[in-house]
Amino acid sequence: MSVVFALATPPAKSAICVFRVSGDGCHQSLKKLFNKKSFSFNRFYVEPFSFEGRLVDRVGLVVFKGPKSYTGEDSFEVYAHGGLGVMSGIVSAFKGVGFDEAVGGEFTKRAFLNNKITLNEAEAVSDLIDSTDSRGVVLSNNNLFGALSSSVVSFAGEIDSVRVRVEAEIDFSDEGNDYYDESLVAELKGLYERFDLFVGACVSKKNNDEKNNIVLVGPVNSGKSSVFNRLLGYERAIVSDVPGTTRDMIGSEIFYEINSFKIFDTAGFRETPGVLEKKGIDISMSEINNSDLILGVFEKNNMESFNFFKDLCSGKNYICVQNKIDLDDCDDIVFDCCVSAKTGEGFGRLKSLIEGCFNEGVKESDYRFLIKERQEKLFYSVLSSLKSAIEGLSGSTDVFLELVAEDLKDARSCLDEVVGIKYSDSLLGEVFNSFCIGK
Ligand SMILES: Nc1nc2c(ncn2[C@@H]2O[C@H](COP(=O)(O)OP(=O)(O)OP(=O)(O)O)[C@@H](O)[C@H]2O)c(=O)[nH]1
Ligand SMILES: [Mg+2]
Repeated sequence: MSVVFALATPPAKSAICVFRVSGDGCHQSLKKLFNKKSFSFNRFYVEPFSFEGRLVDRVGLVVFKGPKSYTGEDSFEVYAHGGLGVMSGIVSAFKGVGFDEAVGGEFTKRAFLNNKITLNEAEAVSDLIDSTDSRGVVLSNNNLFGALSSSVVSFAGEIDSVRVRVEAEIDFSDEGNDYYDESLVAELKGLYERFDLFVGACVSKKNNDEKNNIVLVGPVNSGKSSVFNRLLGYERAIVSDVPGTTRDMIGSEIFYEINSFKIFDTAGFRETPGVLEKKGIDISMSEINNSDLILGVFEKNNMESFNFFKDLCSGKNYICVQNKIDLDDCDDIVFDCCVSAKTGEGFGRLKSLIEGCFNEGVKESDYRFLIKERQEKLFYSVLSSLKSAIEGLSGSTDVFLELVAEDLKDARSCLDEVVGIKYSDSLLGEVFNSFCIGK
């Protein structure tokens, strides 16, 4: 494979930047970039990096010998000052010695093709990078560092051993050997149940990502944008005393200790005598339906909106917040939490109420593995093939047994696809195209 390089850190001014280079033959080019004849592997050097007589930077360098490298190929990494001029100097030098620019995910794809990792582990690399909280990290790591692959391989082995018995029954039953009996059915049922439990311990990336959406709703001018800014810790939304200031939904992310949330500020609904403004209600409804937690923000005298809000949110996860307690007394009988976005009073309690809402939902221990939708679909196909095999075994004639063997083969083949023993080029494209450059 050709020698490729990529900037593994963001292309922006920073303390340091890291470049990766991989491909057989890349070590030969080191002498064109460094004034040194040879390098030991896995050692950290600090050396001047120059190209065509021009010094680019004094950089850190580690040289890896394949297969003991991330990609399994000969490779090296350069740690330079994170200036844009330095980065472009290094890029020119790499191009000058004939290296190609890597595409997104190319290093991990090479690691997969060189049998350093399985396909599901490669997918877990991007999940780990996308993780914004400790739960995502733990679940991705269980997949990335082999626990999921070894479960899959062990299930595949069990399916094979059942299939061997079924095929032996088909091939040799008329010679008097009995390979099929009740114990085979029991074995298959046990396997199905254990696989079902295993699938239950997996959460798909889609479901995991869709958690933790918080939306702020309430009447105009109640201080939603001020509460939003206070929760974020900076002035993200415009605040003013003109009712109706926020027109469009504004979103941002917040991190509290181990959790992260997506939080949205919305346009307030208007209280006109007796009725709440129709358009505001429509907007709030769709936002409410799309969120995992609704924060209703009110002033003490917003009782009509408050009652309306409670009806709107019935059956959903919500917190009623009284804002502006620097102006009014706190009514902690009616409201779950009292705050002042102006002074910051009450925000400690509001944050712990928010965290409590999510921690009550899915506990870290409920799931062990974060998986992609692709893997989830394959796992469900395995379950359905195993189920069909169990049903087929009750027939026990050769015709039925052949179908059972076929079902078991299908189940096994899906597991092969999970770890990437079987794959198509288009699948590799789908898996790796979503990766960042340099990974
Ligand atoms: N005294 C006091 N004033 C506040 C507090 N929170 C917000 N305000 C003021 O209330 C007014 C409205 O605040 P916003 O945050 O813009 O309210 P909003 O609910 O986002 O308003 P709309 O976007 O118009 O629906 C502004 O003048 C804020 O300075 C608070 O806790 N105490
Ligand atoms: Mg606002």
